[in-house]
Amino acid sequence: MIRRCVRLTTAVAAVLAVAGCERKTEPAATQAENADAFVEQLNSELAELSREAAAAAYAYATFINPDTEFLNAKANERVLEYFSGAVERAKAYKPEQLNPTAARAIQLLKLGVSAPAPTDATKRAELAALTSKMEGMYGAAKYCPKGPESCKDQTELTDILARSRNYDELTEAWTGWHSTARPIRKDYVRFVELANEGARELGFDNLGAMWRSNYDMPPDEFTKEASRLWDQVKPLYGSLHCYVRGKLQKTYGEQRVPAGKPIPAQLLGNMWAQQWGEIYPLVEPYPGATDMNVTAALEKQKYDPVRITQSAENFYVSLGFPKLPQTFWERSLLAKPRDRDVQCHASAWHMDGNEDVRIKQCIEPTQEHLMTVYHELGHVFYYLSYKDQPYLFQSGAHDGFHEAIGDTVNLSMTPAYLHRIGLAGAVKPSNEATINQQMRLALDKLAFLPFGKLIDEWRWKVFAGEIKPEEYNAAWWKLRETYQGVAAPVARTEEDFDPGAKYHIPANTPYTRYFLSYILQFQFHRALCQAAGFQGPLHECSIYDNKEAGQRFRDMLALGQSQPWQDTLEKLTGTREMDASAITEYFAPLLAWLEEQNKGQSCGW
Ligand code: X8Z
Ligand code: ZN
Repeated sequence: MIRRCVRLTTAVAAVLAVAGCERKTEPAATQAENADAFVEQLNSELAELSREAAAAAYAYATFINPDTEFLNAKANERVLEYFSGAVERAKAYKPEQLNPTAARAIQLLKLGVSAPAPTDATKRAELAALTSKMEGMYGAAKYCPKGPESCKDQTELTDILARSRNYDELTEAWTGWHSTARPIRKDYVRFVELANEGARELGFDNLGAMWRSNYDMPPDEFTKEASRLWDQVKPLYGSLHCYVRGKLQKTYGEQRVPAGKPIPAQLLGNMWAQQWGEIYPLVEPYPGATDMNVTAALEKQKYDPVRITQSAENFYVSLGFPKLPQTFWERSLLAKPRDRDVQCHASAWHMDGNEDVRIKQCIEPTQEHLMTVYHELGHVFYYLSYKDQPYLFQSGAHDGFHEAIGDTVNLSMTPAYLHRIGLAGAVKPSNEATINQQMRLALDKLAFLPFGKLIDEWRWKVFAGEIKPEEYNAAWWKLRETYQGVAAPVARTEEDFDPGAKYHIPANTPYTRYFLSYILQFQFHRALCQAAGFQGPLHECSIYDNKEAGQRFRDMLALGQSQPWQDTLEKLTGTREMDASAITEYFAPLLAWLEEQNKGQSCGW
């Protein structure tokens, strides 16, 4: 491996150069001092470099074309080179001789990129170009069954999945979108080779092991932890699956939705069958008992993307968060442009480690988009809360925390809250209304759990070489069937690359974070409701406008990743463990109801 010496003139940099290249046996006290200076240097260099990378990435994501693809790849390449060099220099410091803060910062440095490059410059350039290319392919993908005039992009195809109840139309939209991922397969195979090589150079078994090392516990322990959580929530999912399959049989017939078998994946209202809220009308427990059509209210009141975003901002401000900076409004992309390809998958951006925060989302006036905007602002307020931390601690306590903030707020968007902001009628409390409401939420929150788990199950095995390229698609469907109990709509082959039809695969974003978030957010919600002094069932609690809850929330966010997540979790919830007791408590009424409904049914697949 190449050893790189940094030649700089400042005092700090001199320490850095010395520590990285020459002295190996200095006394512990000097080591610690040098390490502090080294970490300080890292933090400022990383902040500077990532600013450039963020600018290139944002320009690319909001205007996909060959030039931005190239510039994004180049900026990434520089970041990857910096990381390789910095990690190499960091080897001069022995963790046991450092103070805990420096040791943690150096540990986090090693985990700082989601796909580390090999030190070989050619391979690094290849990796950077590949990741940039795959992301663009996904963002610009279109299904064109009958020439250029017939093209449909992801937004149009996912709309069909959400709204159509025509089996053949659903199947075509599903198949069409999935066909766009075929060309990504070859690049993904090479990507896995290169990123694994990078991870191995850093001392990890493979890239999956590296991802699993970012949870303040040994990677193998984390694997067990994730399985333990899945075992806790699996029965909840099983009940929902059973009930929904029964309802879909009524809509599409038992031939198409056979008893005791996985559900065809195109019938669940979502391209990936990951959240099922769109089929609520097909499965509504008590038709007419609730009038909660938020989408209709948004349309009727002519909510535009800015107003939707302001509504989310208001929620956070009601908790005591600051208003969003003016630049947020000037620089965010809130609506889909007509004249260029953009990455429509919603995301939140921390551009400069300071107050330049943005979101990018092709917002439409629907309930699902409304919830997603609140989700994205959760990321944004996390960024703003930890902006005074050093760069290496500017992250979620773990990545599941980052995903859980906005979703915790989503849980407070109760019928009473929606009524208060004028998006729903007055709530007439009844058991039927509660069950309807819980069903609507369960279609998102419980339905998501197996999907959240299986994506990285697939990737962990791919990175470990347990799933070979010639088995990519078959292994994918085996997991989807086992975990989710869904089946491919039409026969698949290894020409297909169905994992690549999901954003986070070509964009190489780890996914277990969402699985963790879907459990954690209920723990956060319960703790914040307690802080707010709320008494009553969890699903009726909203922390909107509650300053005590807001204070507790903000205190947690301000810590970023500066300490092990267990400490941070304990501070908010009193426990050091993620666990499913809160989600089970939250859905208690629905779970009891489902048990009744499913009596006599042969559940499972
Ligand atoms: O990717 C997202 C967010 C951006 S962090 C919109 N989510 C996952 C997905 O869409 O697959 C939120 C739920 C899960
Ligand atoms: Zn997110």
